[in-house]
Amino acid sequence: MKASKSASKSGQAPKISDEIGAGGELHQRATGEHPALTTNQGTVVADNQNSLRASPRGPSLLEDFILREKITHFDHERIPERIVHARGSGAHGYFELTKSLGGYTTAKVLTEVGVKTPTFTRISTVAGGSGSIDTPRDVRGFAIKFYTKEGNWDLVGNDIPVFFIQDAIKFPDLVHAVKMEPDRGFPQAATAHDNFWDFISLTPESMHMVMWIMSDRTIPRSLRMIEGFGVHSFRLINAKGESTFVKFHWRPKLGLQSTIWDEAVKIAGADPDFHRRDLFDALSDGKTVEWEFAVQLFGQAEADAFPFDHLDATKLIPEELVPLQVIGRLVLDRWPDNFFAETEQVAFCPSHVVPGIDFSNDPLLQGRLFSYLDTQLSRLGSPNFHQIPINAPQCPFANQQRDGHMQMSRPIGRVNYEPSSLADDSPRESPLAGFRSAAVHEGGEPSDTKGRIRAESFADHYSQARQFYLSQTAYEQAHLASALVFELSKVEHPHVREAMVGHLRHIEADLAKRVADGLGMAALPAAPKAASPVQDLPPSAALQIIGKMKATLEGRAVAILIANGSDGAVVAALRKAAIAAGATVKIVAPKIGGAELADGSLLPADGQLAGTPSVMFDAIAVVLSAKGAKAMCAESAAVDFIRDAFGHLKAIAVDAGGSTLLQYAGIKADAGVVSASDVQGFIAAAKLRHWDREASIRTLA
Ligand code: HDE
Repeated sequence: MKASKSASKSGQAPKISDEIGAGGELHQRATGEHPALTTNQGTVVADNQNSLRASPRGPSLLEDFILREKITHFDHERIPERIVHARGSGAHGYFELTKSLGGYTTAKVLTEVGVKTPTFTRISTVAGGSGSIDTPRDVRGFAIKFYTKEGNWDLVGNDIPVFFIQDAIKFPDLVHAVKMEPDRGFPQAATAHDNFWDFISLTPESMHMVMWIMSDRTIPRSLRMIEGFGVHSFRLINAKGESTFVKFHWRPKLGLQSTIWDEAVKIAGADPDFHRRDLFDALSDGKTVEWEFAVQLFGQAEADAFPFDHLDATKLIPEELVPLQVIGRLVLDRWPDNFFAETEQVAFCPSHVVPGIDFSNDPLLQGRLFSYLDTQLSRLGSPNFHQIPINAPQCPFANQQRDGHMQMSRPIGRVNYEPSSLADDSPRESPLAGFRSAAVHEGGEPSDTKGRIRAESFADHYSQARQFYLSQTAYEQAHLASALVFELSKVEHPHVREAMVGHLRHIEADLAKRVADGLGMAALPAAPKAASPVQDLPPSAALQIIGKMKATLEGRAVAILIANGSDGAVVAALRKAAIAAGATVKIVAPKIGGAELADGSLLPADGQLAGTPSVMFDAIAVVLSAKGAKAMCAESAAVDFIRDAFGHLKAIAVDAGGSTLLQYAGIKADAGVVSASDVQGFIAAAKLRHWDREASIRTLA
């Protein structure tokens, strides 16, 4: 072997101590800061590049325990991915209570104001596999593990406050229908296929959820800009044993923000990890991500007066009926050290609650209380999954459960049962501080006999769907109708399309007509019989996205497209103002090395034009010299850059060269297109999407 001074292919420059082997392979040596590489048994490894062979070109030897240990471990690296919610991103953080719920619950996490409870949060898509894209049209899971002083509390919710089905027994059917079709193995991470819409069209209870999933809520701009909901009614129990129903809500500090469909599709190609990278980048930059935590509290008498059944997970409680009370905040501040150890192995279970929090009789929740513990056993392979550091409570815990696969703890003593008299320090019951279920009478009326019965109070499947649709702005209604047209156009069976439009007639006549027109139906199909009359509920602005967007550049990204000859002063002024407004700013140029500005200086780029399309930004500026503009007009990536930004309703700042590109792309400037010299005008325009533009650029249903 000889010492090497040339750069290695790994990108890490070899040191003098590194050596090149007889076959030209690099050997990096354990000197200086680097510890010795060992096997899992601690045996120091001399050569990690070559297996043991009978001769340089002869057979490999079975006695090579180093090769076998390494390959065997590798062969078993994967664990089963989650059946649903397989694709997710997680982060550490804390929950801080700002208002005590002391009158309602004994749970310390909800009564000790100012205490910071450590958390781990995982946000996921539902339908796709773990390697699927981040931006399909899909619900987002929003799961938080609170490591409280009284045990782990898992609040395992979604970014939509209602669900597809009312009873847990339908969940396997729903998931089978939405996942890739079993004979062909596609589509991946998509609801736009026959099986899904066939099942949905035969499940009227899902119509409210259909309104939510066809809205832009399912194509969020960032995981930092979604809401979260516990979905089901839970119970809080106070010191007197009284219980109050509660719904949990998370509201993003950055406001709600979605993409539009064409943009989401293009992001999927440009950056399949768009949301994961966005969260990673924000936390790596030292930013925090924050949600307000709010509750809706109500008693049994109030619940009895609602025009729907709160135990039905296809219904929400409008904020106008039971106002939200903000009681705390969730802050994400640290990306995990290791994706597998933490984000993949974290095991959420809705059954993980602490004293003072209890369940309701929602039949969907009741089924979930069984399912999650069960799934962890096959996913993590052992009843000791609670010992994995990300799952372990951060408070003392002790019981007489013992042994099992991968037992990591070393219980001391001979007593592994209870009651016992042989050990002074074995764990025992705590009647006052321990978990107790709400003391509610479940006997019901004499007519309430045991059976497989769906409550009649669950029969209204359309009223809240109608309320949702009628609560949207005209832009949002058009997006929702267009999403239905898009999805149902992918359905091959005409009777499934017709069945869906039939349901829409109960939701809103105009919606049914728009979708039928979009699908090219000659006549409106018949509506199915509604199990319960449709009520006219008052519209609620809280159900919109646009109403909850914030005019801000906080958490948003701005691109400045430059080429050789661009005016550096204009670029600098735009960059400074956008950063001051809270945005991250990236310089995009034809070459990653940068562009030579008009004054001869070099401005390095953060992104190469072909690999950094405008879909990755919230607003763009195009600053080009006359020569640069000419070059960019001949570059389809540059034309797409400006055309897509316009098509996705984003603000655009242009100088004279930028205007040339704008005209070449066939764009007629509107209020969202401003002069690059009007820096403050650009910042104001960049904070919002320009909805008025949309009618001029695409046909919506
Ligand atoms: Fe889940 N769900 N679910 N779910 N769910 C799982 O648990 C299940 C439901 C939700 O980031 C699984 O560990 C049943 C509603 C989230 O790790 C599984 C029913 C809501 C996550 C499971 C539901 C959710 C899951 C798959 C109907 C919103 C990801 C792997 C009774 C309130 C958590 C796993 C994470 C994951 C079962 C319905 C949210 C199979 C049976 C409603 C956020 O146990």
